[in-house]
Amino acid sequence: GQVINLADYRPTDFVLERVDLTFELDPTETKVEARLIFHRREGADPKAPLVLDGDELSLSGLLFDQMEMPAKQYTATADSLTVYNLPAADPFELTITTIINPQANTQLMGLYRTGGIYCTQCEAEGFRRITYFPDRPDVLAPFTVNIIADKAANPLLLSNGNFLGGAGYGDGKHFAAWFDPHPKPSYLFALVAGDLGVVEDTFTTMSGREVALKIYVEHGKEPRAAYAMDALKRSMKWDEEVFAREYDLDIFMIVAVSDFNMGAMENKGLNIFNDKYVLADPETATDADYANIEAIIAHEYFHNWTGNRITCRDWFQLCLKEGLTVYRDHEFSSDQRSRPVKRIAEVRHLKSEQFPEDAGPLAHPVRPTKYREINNFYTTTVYEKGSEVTRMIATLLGRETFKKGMDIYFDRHDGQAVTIEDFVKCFEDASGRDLAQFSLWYHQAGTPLVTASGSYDATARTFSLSLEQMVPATPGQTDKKPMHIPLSLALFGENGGKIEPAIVEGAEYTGEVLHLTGRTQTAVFHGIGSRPVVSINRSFSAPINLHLDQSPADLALLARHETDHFARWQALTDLALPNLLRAARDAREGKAIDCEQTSVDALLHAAADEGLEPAFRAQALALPSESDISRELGSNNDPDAIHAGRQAVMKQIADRGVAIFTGLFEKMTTPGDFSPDAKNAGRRALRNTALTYLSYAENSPARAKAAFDAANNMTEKLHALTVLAHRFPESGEAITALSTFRDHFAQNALVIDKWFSVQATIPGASALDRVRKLMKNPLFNRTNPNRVRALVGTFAFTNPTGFGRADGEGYRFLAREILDIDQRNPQLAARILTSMRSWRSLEPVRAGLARAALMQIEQAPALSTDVRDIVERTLK
Ligand code: B3K
Ligand code: ZN
Repeated sequence: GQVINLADYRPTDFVLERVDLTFELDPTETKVEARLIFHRREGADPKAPLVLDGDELSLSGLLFDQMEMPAKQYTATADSLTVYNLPAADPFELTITTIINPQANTQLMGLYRTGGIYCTQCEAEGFRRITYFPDRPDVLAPFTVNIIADKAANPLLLSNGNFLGGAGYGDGKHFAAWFDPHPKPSYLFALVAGDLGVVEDTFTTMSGREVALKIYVEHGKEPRAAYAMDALKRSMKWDEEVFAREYDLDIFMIVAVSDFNMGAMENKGLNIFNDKYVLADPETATDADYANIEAIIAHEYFHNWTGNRITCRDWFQLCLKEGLTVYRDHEFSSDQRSRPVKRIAEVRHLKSEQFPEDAGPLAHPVRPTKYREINNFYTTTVYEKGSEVTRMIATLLGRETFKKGMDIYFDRHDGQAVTIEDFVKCFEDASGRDLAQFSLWYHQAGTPLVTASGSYDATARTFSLSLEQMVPATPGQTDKKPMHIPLSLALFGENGGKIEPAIVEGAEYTGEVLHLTGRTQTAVFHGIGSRPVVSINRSFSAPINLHLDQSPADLALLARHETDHFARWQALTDLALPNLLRAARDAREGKAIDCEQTSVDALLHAAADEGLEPAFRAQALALPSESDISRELGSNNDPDAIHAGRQAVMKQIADRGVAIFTGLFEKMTTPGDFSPDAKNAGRRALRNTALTYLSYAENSPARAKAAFDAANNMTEKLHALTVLAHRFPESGEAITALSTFRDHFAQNALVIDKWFSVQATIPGASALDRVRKLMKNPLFNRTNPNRVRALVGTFAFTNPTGFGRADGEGYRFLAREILDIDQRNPQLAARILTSMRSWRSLEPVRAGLARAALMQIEQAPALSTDVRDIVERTLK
């Protein structure tokens, strides 16, 4: 794999007019005939050959305008087909035949088999594993697809677009034809064939068209698709109401499969999903599962406009569709649920996943300028930071102008493959603002650090806020320019009321948003009658690290009085964090650990405040995780000390709040029929949190055991199981609960994944032996990505003391597993390997052991491009 540079982009020499595909499906020998109509682009070199992409292909036949192509007029290799002497202007037709083996396709890219079903995954470059093709997103054409297959085994034959017709053949085969009138790039192609059950519904669009909705799942699982269907209809309605986007085909289909490399795929009219993000019922799915299903169903549906109708010119523009679509799904979930609680969850996720990426060796801009393996750029930077950049445009411009910009975008670029510059231009046109400096968010990697300090002058009645920004160096980018940072900001008085400044000098301040544009800048707020408490980056208006020294008393005031509930949560976190950092340091030095009381009181006050939604209280009580703490500490980290310190803080909060937690545990029940709605989910979250604290206060498995036995929904059952396994791993209660759980759910793969994950995250050095033993369990399945992620991925990503044990065995274990997984599924291997991205922030002994394990991978023969790219960048 060589490096691809954005600067080398140029359009193709040939324009693809139409695609006509015929598949004769067979598990090991599928025949693919592709009829492609091209003409040379005006102005292109009249002698240039046509070069098509391939990947592990072999050519079985090539016709030019239906006539056999002379052998000297083309060269075919496994990864390309080059055709010479083509017409200078006239359209021509190539008919390409390839034979592929779906059964042997363990990479799960291109056409493969899962659970007896044929299915495809083509993004980013999987279509070239099906046939030779100009496999790049700026080549768009209407597709006709004919599928021929054995009827008994494959009663269902699906592809993109609208159903044209079908018929049976005498020999037990049948065929179906589909036509997608919307020109699309090959990465949005999909085919599914097999025998599946279906859930059907309809949706009437805003212009009165009826759309058939179908969700296909394994037979018998239909009832578990009801929530996904409901989420789909709500998504369709929301996109009409909020973005005026209507669906554009007669049918919208979702197919759930059990072997899938990621969450889901937005193929035009035929989304294919990891069944984890479709299937749910109260007995088997947690509230988090329901929320994920809702978000991902929405995300893939929203891609129909942001991704499919308007697509990317090249893969460097990935955030054009992904960042924007994540922003849209976040907004959707915020409207369906509680906006501040959703925002807290988004920020927690951003900080725990994207911030470490941006601070480590894999840091890259939201819009990168080079890559070696595009699959490694489906990152939280492109997705989540990309979404934050879109959110900042909305914050800077205001809701109405943002909407105007989106309308311009949909209007101007429908049917096109465009760039980030095209996108930003729409907002410049809508607002009349110059967004050049703002665009640095797309180009400069690294999380900006903003340092702020305030001073109050009682005589002048002014409050001065000095701000300084610094963007850290990242791989390939040492000198950074100052960014345009929108800081939502408000001042509060001693009584908790908001103070409105008369005038603000030194910075633009409109609609409570302060525009930080200089490297240093001082904003002076006039007409301030008493010392204010400042709240900066409310709602997390910018994805930055903020340093602002605030007294515990000021933070406690914000925790009680901020009108922005995200900022309240932030204040509570800022109160708790120093305790955790100090506890980690003290634990390392063997000192006694003692919490500062204002923070504990503020937390317990919030816990007991019935004016706050339960979901918010649960978020406030969920202390920063061990990896959050190591990120804040920055370097020389000892996972064991961080763990011990955090445990001690938990214990002190639990002891002090035992009465409150007992009350919450008893009160936050959800009687009656199970409902996954946000309100009930919030009650369960708070009850679960109370149970966690009580396990520290009571130091006994009894309550968790009773909760496990009594639970009638997966959210409470799984949490009780987690408390038993993590807090009392050697107890009879934990051992019995784990085996009861396994026996009860042995037939349900998605629940068994949870069973593996709970055990993979039991803290401490013995976790590795447990994981090794679990890999020999008959329920473990190396070929199923969900199962591998549930055990190996979860262990490496979320068990800092187990994976990071002091002797380095965890790292060596991972190295061997990565090499094994890489043989079958490079994408999966590369993804799990990113769990090593923060190795440099470990204390020197562990860092050395981690580095040695990485070098063991790097030196292995026959690495995939995917793993080679990650391991080399991680070590660099
Ligand atoms: N677009 C797909 C992701 C494809 C990943 C390819 N390696 C799902 C999504 O973001 O909606
Ligand atoms: Zn997406």
